[in-house]
Amino acid sequence: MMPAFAVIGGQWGDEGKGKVIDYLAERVSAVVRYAGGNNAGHTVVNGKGEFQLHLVPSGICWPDVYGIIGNGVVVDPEVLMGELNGLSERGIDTDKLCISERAHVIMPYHVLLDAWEEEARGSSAIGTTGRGIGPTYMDKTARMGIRVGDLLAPESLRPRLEQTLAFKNKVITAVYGREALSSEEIMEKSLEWGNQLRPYVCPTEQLVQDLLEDDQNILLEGAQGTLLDLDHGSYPYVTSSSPSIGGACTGLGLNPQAIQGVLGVYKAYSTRVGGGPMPTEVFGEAADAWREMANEFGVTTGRARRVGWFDAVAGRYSQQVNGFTGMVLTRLDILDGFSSVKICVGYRANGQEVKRFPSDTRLLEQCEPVYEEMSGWDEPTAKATSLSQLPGNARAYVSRIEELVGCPVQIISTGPRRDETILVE
Ligand code: 2SA
Ligand code: GDP
Ligand code: MG
Repeated sequence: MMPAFAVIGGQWGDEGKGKVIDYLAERVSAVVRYAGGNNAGHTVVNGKGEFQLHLVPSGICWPDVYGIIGNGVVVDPEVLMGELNGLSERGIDTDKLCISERAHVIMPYHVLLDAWEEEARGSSAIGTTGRGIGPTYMDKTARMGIRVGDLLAPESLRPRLEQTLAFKNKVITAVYGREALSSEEIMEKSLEWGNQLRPYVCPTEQLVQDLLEDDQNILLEGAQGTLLDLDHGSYPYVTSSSPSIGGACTGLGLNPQAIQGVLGVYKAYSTRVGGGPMPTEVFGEAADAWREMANEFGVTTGRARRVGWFDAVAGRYSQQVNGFTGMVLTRLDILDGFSSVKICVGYRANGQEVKRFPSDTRLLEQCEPVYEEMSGWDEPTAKATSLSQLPGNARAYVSRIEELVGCPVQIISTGPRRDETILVE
């Protein structure tokens, strides 16, 4: 059986997974999303243009590669159709897109509830993307979700939707004091979505299994990042799915023995968007200048991303959670011209050393970073395509990160474009 390779965010998302997937996808038969939904914003830049993808897998620019949306993904049909139409208008072939009939649908009430729940959390709001992700996964686990397959079967959808909506409307009116939603309107929309999605719906679990049995390679495309994992991230400031490697097995029906490599994608510094602790965060004018220069704004919401130094304590923890077999270090070029660069090599809280990334989010909030400072580099790394083109100090920085995180750097990204990449032999 040929292998599956995973590409997973090692930090808080936006590490450049989209770029890495587009770069690697030439060598595979399928790129598969297994978790998250259209909260994700994955950027791909190549000869065909710049694409910001939310649900469509990032291998879409390779016409022979299947794009598979697995059962673990939550899908807003309107966003997906908009994305597919936009791609077709730009001459990108979307015929090889397949959606699992088991994937859950983000319904209009999920988007509303996401906003109202956030409002109710007040100053401890999570800072969600507002795309209905949490409420959809809640309904999935509460066993009152609507799945893509349901949209194709009106006779079973109607009673299911009516029952769910009766319950939701109680919450909407009694808890949030808002007007009840009409099941007729939602039913109509659902049938329209079913007709639009029908050509793409298939048993993706079988397709993935068949491809592997047929000796084809596949890429598993992670969304968000390990530190946003529902179980392993800084709970409750997390997303509602499992971006880490375990999510790939449940989110696709994948035999774990098919996974031959797990690539951890790390940015050469840290960013986080939304609430929650980030020990190496930089504040004030320095942060504003960094964000502007690096263009660190959300691909889905446009929100300003928080920026800070590379956190090797968190990085090592992600490596352990996923068993990364290799590291991809992205955005090294952004640090070009910094007089010095810092790496967080430990935490201290309440006068004591904190050795591991803590599960207690309150403790993580109190953690002060212990930094190691290294000299920066004046000569650019931007656009470099071989290790020998990197200045010595940049190479030393990469080696130190590699050592602290504990897995070999296999790819270094030096720009957003497909070819601005160093494959480390
Ligand atoms: P949600 O909407 O329930 O998943 O939000 C919960 C937390 O997860 C974070 N989250 C993200 N973090 C980084 N990037 C994401 N995608 C977009 C991007 C973000 C954007 O590519 O830039 O545009 O704002 C993403 N999606 C979810 C979120 O910020 C919450 O902290
Ligand atoms: P993802 O969610 O992990 O796919 O990452 P995003 O697309 O949200 O954010 C990464 C941003 O960095 C995008 O604008 C990419 O085009 C860009 N990018 C990716 N790799 C590099 C790189 O090595 N250097 C630079 N300068 N930009 C990069
Ligand atoms: Mg992103």
